Amino acid sequence: ITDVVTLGETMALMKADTPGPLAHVSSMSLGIGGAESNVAIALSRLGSSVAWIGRVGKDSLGDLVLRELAAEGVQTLAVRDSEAPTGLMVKERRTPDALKVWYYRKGSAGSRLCRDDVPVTRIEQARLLHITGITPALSQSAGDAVRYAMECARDAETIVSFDFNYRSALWGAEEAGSAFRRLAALADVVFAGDSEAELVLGGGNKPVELAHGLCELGPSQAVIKLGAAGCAAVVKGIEYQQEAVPVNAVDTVGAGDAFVAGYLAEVLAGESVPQRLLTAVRTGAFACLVPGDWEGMPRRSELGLLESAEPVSR
Ligand code: KDG
Repeated sequence: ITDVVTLGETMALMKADTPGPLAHVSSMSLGIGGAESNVAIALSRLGSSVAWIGRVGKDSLGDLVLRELAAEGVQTLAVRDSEAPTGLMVKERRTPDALKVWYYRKGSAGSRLCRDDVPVTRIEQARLLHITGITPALSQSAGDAVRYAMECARDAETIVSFDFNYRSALWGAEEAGSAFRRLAALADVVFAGDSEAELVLGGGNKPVELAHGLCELGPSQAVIKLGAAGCAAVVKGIEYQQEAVPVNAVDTVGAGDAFVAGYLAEVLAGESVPQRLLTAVRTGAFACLVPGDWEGMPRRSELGLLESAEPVSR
């Protein structure tokens, strides 16, 4: 039994060690990345018990994914798929400030996730299920698994968290918008960037209006992530705002996941909405400081570090 269950695709991640076109980069670092496992790792570092569900290939990169998650204290309930490889994501640093992500994941093991992979009892026993809008973009069967997992959670009164996480490389705006609308209706807590919320609600709304609009679909908590501008939220009809913690970002990929984990960790801890949002902007800021998707995520004892006046702690 774990506090949190999440499911999705985790890929091997190759990132260029230096800026420039990949054709001229001489070395790459190998790691892992996946929105749901990024959240799982961050939650684990913040003190929650977490299980991740997904498929990886019966290959060395699959070993890497499972080994890294285990090393971070995340329980894995993974299917080793002998018929498809572990997906791959490549990060090109075209200029020191401009990242380009390339996916090699069509037909990957992770995209073959299906309803039979969903551990119903584990979801029923958990306090929270976390889903992202990446998984339904991977395949029909993965979309089916997501929906089934959310329905099981709802029946068992497990809190359902849903982060839109629109990936334009995987599907079109219209298709994503209508899927997000359906899935948001099954969630208790939703997270979206402002442009992601607009896929469902249309343009011309202020962030807090977007949060109200998402709550009208069903959830009692909607949080609009605004990056360097912080966030806006509506919880049980009440509006909240929180500024970001200013940082010099080196890699913002994964910051949204860290933000979500910060918020959810405080939901699980029974904290107030302002405290949830404060932890969320802090964890989001930490993720921006390190070139990996999740490596920079903080432990609880480190949360105040970015606002600390002490350059050295002993
Ligand atoms: O949110 C960060 C993710 O985008 C990254 O870790 C990889 O899951 C991923 C994706 O599909 O882009």
